[in-house]
Amino acid sequence: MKLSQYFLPVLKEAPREAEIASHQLMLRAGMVRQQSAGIYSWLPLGLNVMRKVEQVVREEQNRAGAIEVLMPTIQSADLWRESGRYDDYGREMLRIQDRHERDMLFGPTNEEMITDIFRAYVKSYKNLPLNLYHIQWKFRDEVRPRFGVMRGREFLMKDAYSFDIDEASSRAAYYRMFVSYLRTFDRLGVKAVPMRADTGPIGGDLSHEFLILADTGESEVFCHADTMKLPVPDRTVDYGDDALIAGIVDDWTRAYARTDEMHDEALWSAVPEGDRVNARGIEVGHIFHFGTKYSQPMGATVTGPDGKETPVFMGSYGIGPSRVVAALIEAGHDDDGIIWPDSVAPFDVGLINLRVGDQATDAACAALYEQMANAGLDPLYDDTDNRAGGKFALADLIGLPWQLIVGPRGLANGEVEIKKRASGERETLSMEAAINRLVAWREQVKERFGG
Ligand code: P5A
Repeated sequence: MKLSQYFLPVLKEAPREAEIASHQLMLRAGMVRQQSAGIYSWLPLGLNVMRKVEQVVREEQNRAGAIEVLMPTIQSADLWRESGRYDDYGREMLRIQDRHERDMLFGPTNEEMITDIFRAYVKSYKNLPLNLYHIQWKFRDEVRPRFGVMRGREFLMKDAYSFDIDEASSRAAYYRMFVSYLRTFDRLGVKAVPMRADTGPIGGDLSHEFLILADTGESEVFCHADTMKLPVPDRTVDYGDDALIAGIVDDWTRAYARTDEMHDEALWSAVPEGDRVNARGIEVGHIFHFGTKYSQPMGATVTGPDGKETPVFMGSYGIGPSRVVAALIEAGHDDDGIIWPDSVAPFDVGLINLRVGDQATDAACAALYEQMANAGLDPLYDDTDNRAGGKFALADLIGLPWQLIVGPRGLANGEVEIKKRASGERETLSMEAAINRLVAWREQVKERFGG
């Protein structure tokens, strides 16, 4: 992509209402634009990152056996009357009437709708286990939308729903999602720690939140330092092996790790003082096991091997890709701007032309741009006539993993400069060596974080 042809409306200063780094940086880097309180347009740079986050989430859901569908944003109130949640959900639900004065709503979550789909088609245990997910916008009329897309009113959610014949297989489904969340956040280049959590309006008896530790997080967390050090299973993990998956979950849930709502002072005091991590965290994922809470009232039953009909056992599993984008910035930035994880950076490298209009520099940049594209790299070429200082500041602000800096002085010796955004390290190399370096990096990223 050439910057002169892109739409990257950066702001010189962060609007005063932005309180935390991610919100300030997303506005300054032209990633999102607020349209109403807690409602945002996603501009090209922001959308680029969110799509990459979604894709990682999608690949890991598929790998764990979940199947993608797409349900609508608008739902009928009648479905929610069946589960009893229409009245319980309260003012967070955006209620709408259509022209026939039928009660509708903008979905805050989809337990009821997926249960309706299930009961329409699935009647036998032979079609189980089943896990269906979608990635769709949700609306919650939060009392205090804040911190930009971190706590929005309209936000993107990946929500998966598992269906099983009994409690034991339903737990196995919950564990598969638990492990797939470990892998998902690992691939997104962040540490998200699973913690025992409250079930709130979704309900159920078992629930974990996945939290990225950050001072600006809205939840208080208490966990044993050991939980932070566990290895994440690699892509060869066998989701067909229930015992193996349960063993991984055991390892991750052995030590104390809870959000404030589930905090237990007595258990906490048993954790050695030096191992206690009491911090703040951003909830990026939340999984629930609630058995027959929806299937029972909504009549979603299946016939078991013994010919008996039983309500199907369910769980639901959420990740907020729009919130994840902000959380990645909270976890990765410095005074100059964003530092994206390699796996979801909007472009691989910023190609910086220090002297647009100089024939040799333009030609070298054009050649580098083409070679990078041919080698499968995704460069953003700053071909504008801005000052060098402005170009460096922009590249730092938008946080691409690499900058490839090309000017007439270096070119006179056949050299360019390469800068790693995260460490600030710079190196002067031949054009060929610079491209090789970037290609090798891309390979490593694929190997470490790829699907
Ligand atoms: C699980 C999937 C649920 O709604 N039903 C379907 C269950 N869980 S949840 O914890 O309420 O939400 C799941 C994830 O969605 C993100 N999220 C938000 N993101 C931005 N702004 C919000 N206001 C918001 N609310 C929830 C979080 O990532 C959360 O973990």
